[in-house]
Amino acid sequence: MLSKNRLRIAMQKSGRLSDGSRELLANCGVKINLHTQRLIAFAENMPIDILRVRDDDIPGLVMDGVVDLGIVGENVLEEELLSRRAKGEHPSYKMLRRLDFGGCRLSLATPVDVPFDGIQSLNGTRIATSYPYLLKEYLSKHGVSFKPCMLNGSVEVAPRAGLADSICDLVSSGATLEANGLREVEVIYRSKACLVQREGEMSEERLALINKLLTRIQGVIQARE
Ligand code: PRT
Ligand code: ZN
Repeated sequence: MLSKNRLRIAMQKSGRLSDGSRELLANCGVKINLHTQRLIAFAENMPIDILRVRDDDIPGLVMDGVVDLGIVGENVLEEELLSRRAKGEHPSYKMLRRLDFGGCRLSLATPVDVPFDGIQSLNGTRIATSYPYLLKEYLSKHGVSFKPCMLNGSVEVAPRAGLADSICDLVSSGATLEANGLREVEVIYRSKACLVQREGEMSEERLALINKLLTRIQGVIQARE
């Protein structure tokens, strides 16, 4: 059970951000045993509890005030923000720091064998994505409307499977696009992992601990630059 008196930090349990998140905390001197499959891990030397969850759950946990801090990709955070706003909610959080891992871009990609003549040519077409709100925000700014094909995985196979005309997905090396006969035509969002804090009241002790962590993170990142 999580203790009310300890700082709660949510991080990805297993995935592209989990090593970076774990290393960052370890380099800040937070001693945690993450070798178990447990949802919750306790720091041995500081009043900190670590909640290990799917990355998609982290923005909501912060916005709902369930955890004090979260380490998550800006892409997932921004998508959740836009999604909640679309439902008429007023989500909020504090961006504490951009981190130095988890870099990627959310890009539009089209089949290499189909001529591409600017994003206007996507008007009225179907686009497969896991990020419908970020995509809609970007395309509507450019006066382009589209039909969504919402997929939480295997987005890159959608055009070949006849499900969509193009895709909007995360890219890092570009190898996945290439392997699927797609080419990146427009970057719509650049993302890195970031550290966010919940809004609302917090005890002096907790705030002091957050400040201590932030100072250490600053030092760790500077030393790696
Ligand atoms: O299980 P859980 O829900 O926690 O994990 P997940 O599978 O949803 O996410 P995960 O671990 O794949 O990614 C977590 C976060 O890492 C993302 O939200 C991004 O902030 C960041 N990130 C950085 C990436 C990538 N790089 C990345 N390349 N997330 C996903 N990819 C995928 C992309 O979707 C595509 O399938 O990698 C493929 C493309 O990679 P390249 O190198 O071939 O271009
Ligand atoms: Zn996820």
